[in-house]
Amino acid sequence: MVPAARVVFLLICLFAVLANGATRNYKFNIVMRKTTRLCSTKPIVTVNGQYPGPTLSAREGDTVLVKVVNHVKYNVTLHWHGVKQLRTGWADGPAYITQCPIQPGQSYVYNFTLTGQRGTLWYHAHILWLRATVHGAIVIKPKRHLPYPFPKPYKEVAVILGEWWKADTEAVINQAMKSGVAPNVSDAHTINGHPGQISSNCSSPQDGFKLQVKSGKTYLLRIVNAALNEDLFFKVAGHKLTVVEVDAVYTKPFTTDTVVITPGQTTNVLLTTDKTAGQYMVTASPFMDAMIIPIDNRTATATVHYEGTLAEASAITAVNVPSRNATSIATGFINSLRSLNSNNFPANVPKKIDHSLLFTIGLGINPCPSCINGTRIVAAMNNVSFIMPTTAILQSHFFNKKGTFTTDFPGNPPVTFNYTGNGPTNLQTSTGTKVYRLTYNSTVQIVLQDTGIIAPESHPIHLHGFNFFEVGRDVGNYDPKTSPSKFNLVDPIERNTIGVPSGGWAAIRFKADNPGVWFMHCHFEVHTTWGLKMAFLVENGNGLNESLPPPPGDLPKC
Ligand SMILES: *[C@@H]1O[C@H](CO)[C@@H](O)[C@H](O)[C@H]1NC(C)=O
Ligand SMILES: *[C@@H]1O[C@H](CO)[C@@H](O)[C@H](O)[C@H]1NC(C)=O
Ligand SMILES: *[C@@H]1O[C@H](CO)[C@@H](O)[C@H](O)[C@H]1NC(C)=O
Ligand SMILES: *[C@@H]1O[C@H](CO)[C@@H](O)[C@H](O)[C@H]1NC(C)=O
Ligand SMILES: *[C@@H]1O[C@H](CO)[C@@H](O)[C@H](O)[C@H]1NC(C)=O
Ligand SMILES: *[C@@H]1O[C@H](CO)[C@@H](O)[C@H](O)[C@H]1NC(C)=O
Ligand SMILES: *[C@@H]1O[C@H](CO)[C@@H](O)[C@H](O)[C@H]1NC(C)=O
Ligand SMILES: *[C@@H]1O[C@H](CO)[C@@H](O)[C@H](O)[C@H]1NC(C)=O
Ligand SMILES: *[C@@H]1O[C@H](CO)[C@@H](O)[C@H](O)[C@H]1NC(C)=O
Ligand SMILES: *[C@@H]1O[C@H](CO)[C@@H](O)[C@H](O)[C@H]1NC(C)=O
Ligand SMILES: *[C@@H]1O[C@H](CO)[C@@H](O)[C@H](O)[C@H]1NC(C)=O
Ligand SMILES: [Cu+2]
Repeated sequence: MVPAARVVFLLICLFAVLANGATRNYKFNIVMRKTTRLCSTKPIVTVNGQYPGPTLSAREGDTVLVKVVNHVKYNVTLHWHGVKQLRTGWADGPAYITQCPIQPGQSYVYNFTLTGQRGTLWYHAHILWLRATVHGAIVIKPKRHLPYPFPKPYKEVAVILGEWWKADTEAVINQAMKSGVAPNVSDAHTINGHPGQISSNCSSPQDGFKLQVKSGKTYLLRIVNAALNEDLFFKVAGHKLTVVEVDAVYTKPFTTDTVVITPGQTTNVLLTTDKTAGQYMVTASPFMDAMIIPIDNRTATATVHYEGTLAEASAITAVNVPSRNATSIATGFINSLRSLNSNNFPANVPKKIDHSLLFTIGLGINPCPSCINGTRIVAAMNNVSFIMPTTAILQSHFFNKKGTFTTDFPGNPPVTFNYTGNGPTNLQTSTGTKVYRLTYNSTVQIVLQDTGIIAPESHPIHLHGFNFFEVGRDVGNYDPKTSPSKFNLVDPIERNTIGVPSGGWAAIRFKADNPGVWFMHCHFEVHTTWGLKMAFLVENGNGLNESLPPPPGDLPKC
């Protein structure tokens, strides 16, 4: 290249880099849509009539404006799952935590910037059980002209895993809350909205999602677990998958047969089409090693279809589906995850901890005279079953209105017991709208300790407003004397949702450098409904740059 051409080329690159930070405008109409899937013709709540909803695409540094218009009879809010929302807590979306709902006929513009994140995230309704059908992928490309830290894929495909009920999901959870027992499990899992080859008259292999591929290429699958209540195994027959990113954070690449993904998590994998022809089954099947918990054990299927291959159902190479209690496969996958931790993408793990917290997570049983057994199943963190307020906590906090919440969420379990053992005889929980207060910039470690109350069970815990590092995990009870010696403070995985192992614990760390009110909850929707949730209140720091601005004018009112 001659020097002049080179200068022009560099100027173009410079311009392109400076031109980052475009504004992406979206309009999401929340509408009912009739559908015919799995023998049902029920109307479902959708974004723009689509299930799954449209993909929201942007680049790192872009500002996203989504005008959400509510045309349905339900109150609605949307959450941008994993978007850090730096000083834009008003756009985070969990109902009654950061905003009042968008009521029927109303609209609200979510306004946020994608700062320091690239990869796959997703959006979903954050009220009632509407996220069952109101969800879609968020694809954040790197800034213009910045490459991926892995070979450029030939094509990129969103793969959204979900759960499908024949009945109206609001009727399912309402019935459960009335009776006090667990809600009905789903009738199918789905891959991009389709159950695939399930033993039912209403679908055949051809009904499933089909990924058409060319031989000898690399495809990037952007996998999202949008299921309400189930961890999932994901496999492609005859092919290995290379994990390169989770929750919009690059990982050290590693190769696996099986991906394990909890509700709320996203995983990007490279699929190399190293066969010459054929059809290969893709499966999403449940992982739940607490055998007494009822689950939907049906496997959703899709196909990877090589170009030029005849579509005969009989010729699909099958998957060896893991059993629901294949704990060793799940543990092997989770233990392989590491942050990339490169110069460009360092793992800034907090080393000095200001708040060292221990939160028990699990179930409980409270009295309920009108319920079937006179009791209802509940769930709690540190024995507090969270009560939803009737006005948003962030608004009350910002305008200094008293009475909505208290700041006495306990930093440790109120009673010490053998958490993973038989547990206390009194299974009752306390109730309240309690938050834990943090000063700006303080560093936090939370040990999330599963309890064996009713049953030990894995819990996908999601934190809003931050990514965290998962510095340690194990089965049994966390031991403050011996457990920290095994922590990984060098290249632990960084993410926004963590699967706490059944009958075990996980330790996470983050720096509270985002002022606002940030929800933390189980991403099994049934557990959230039962009260397994709390919030952190992060105070403002110094000056405007470390403070939460006032709310936008169209913020919905209660
Ligand atoms: C979005 O928020 C930014 C401040 O963060 C503000 O400057 C801009 O006007 C907002 N845009 C809209 C359409 O509300
Ligand atoms: C839940 O399942 C039971 C038993 O199959 C059934 O009778 C009930 O109608 C279901 N509830 C809903 C809301 O579909
Ligand atoms: C499928 O449909 C046929 C004809 O309607 C019926 O005889 C059969 O019992 C159905 N099978 C299942 C599994 O529902
Ligand atoms: C799935 O669950 C149903 C009902 O709980 C049970 O009858 C069936 O045997 C289970 N199938 C498998 C493969 O575990
Ligand atoms: C899974 O559960 C089945 C049925 O309870 C049991 O036979 C099997 O040993 C279990 N497998 C593992 C890996 O625990
Ligand atoms: C509650 O009631 C259901 C349905 O009658 C029953 O199956 C279950 O065993 C009861 N659970 C408890 C804890 O009493
Ligand atoms: C806790 O309970 C488990 C299961 O019963 C038991 O194996 C373990 O020894 C107990 N731990 C302590 C410290 O008592
Ligand atoms: C939880 O709180 C309830 C109500 O205050 C109390 O009865 C129970 O003993 C507590 N349990 C634990 C494990 O802290
Ligand atoms: C927070 O941390 C940043 C960067 O480390 C620092 O510049 C800032 O002064 C700190 N603010 C407060 C209130 O501690
Ligand atoms: C806030 O940040 C901007 C850009 O990072 C900087 O130019 C400005 O001086 C900061 N303002 C204050 C009050 O710190
Ligand atoms: C919708 O939200 C408003 C504000 O919180 C509330 O007053 C109203 O009862 C809600 N509507 C329904 C149907 O829940
Ligand atoms: Cu849970």
